[in-house]
Amino acid sequence: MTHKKPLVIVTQKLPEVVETRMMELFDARLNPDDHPLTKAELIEAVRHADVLVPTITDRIDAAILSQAGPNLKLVANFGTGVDHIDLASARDHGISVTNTPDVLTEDTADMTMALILAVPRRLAEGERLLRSGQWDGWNPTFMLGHRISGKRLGIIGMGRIGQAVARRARAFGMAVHYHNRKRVHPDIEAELEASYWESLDQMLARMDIITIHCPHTPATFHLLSARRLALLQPHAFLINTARGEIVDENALTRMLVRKELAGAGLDVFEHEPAVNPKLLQLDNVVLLPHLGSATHEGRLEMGEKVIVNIKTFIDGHPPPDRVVVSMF
Ligand code: 8YV
Repeated sequence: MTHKKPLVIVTQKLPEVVETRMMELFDARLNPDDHPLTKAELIEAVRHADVLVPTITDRIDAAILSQAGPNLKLVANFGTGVDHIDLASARDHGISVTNTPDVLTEDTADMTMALILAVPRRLAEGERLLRSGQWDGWNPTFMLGHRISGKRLGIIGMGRIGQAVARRARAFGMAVHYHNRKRVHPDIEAELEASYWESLDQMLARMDIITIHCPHTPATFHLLSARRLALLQPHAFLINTARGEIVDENALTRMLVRKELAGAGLDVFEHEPAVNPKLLQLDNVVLLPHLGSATHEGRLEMGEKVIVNIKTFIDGHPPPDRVVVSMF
């Protein structure tokens, strides 16, 4: 029996090895010049593809999915977060959705830890000062930051990444606290020596550093609203490597400008790639261009996951990383 290879349309340039393997296995339509797909191109893609491989920068909303052709049965996302895909609409159209969990957990936790260290210890500020030629020598009161060891870290979202951050934080001598929809297994709590807070509000009011690791869903949009941010103590720092939309960026910026908060480390923004211009003026923030999972190894493994998800799906089996399961 001869099978026509499935038409797999990939919206962005992926690592070469991944693209090569995709071309061997599928009728892969790639994006060699890596231009952002226009809405018209995206519609064209969903009309013809058997499988669409989008990334975070593509909005796969209800309007786009309503244009899907009869062949589109799988959206195999290159990334873990699927907040850019209208999952309900995918389900309604009988389209399955997969993602790439696990392989970016350690990298994202590393980047979070880097920010947890960088902001209180004024790493970026110091580097900027040195490069600007303004460093005129060491002195005992020069550029003092805050000690990490012994501080209370409040983790919002104790899933894979939250736990990986907790493990690192323990090694740095921090006290781990967390808020999650559900309390994690007692064995995990014991391993991480983590204290559970059922009330996010109460946890926020008592932490030295808060770090966000929950997904962005309608329920977590502006979870850190102006009201909740105001619960933080003025000496507290906020770290976000999850999604910008979880924090009211304008409210956060206002507080940082007024020094109602000690600082922030942000790898994600509410309207990426736009960043509130007032943040750019502040010395007590470290701003990164969504680098959380940006390692060579991670991108390769994400690509491998996408391929495995597509291949198992095409072969008629349930793909390993199902977010939306539709009958096919
Ligand atoms: C990825 C991410 O770079 O996987 C995620 O959810 O936020 C990022 O680390 C991005 O999603 C790729 O689509």
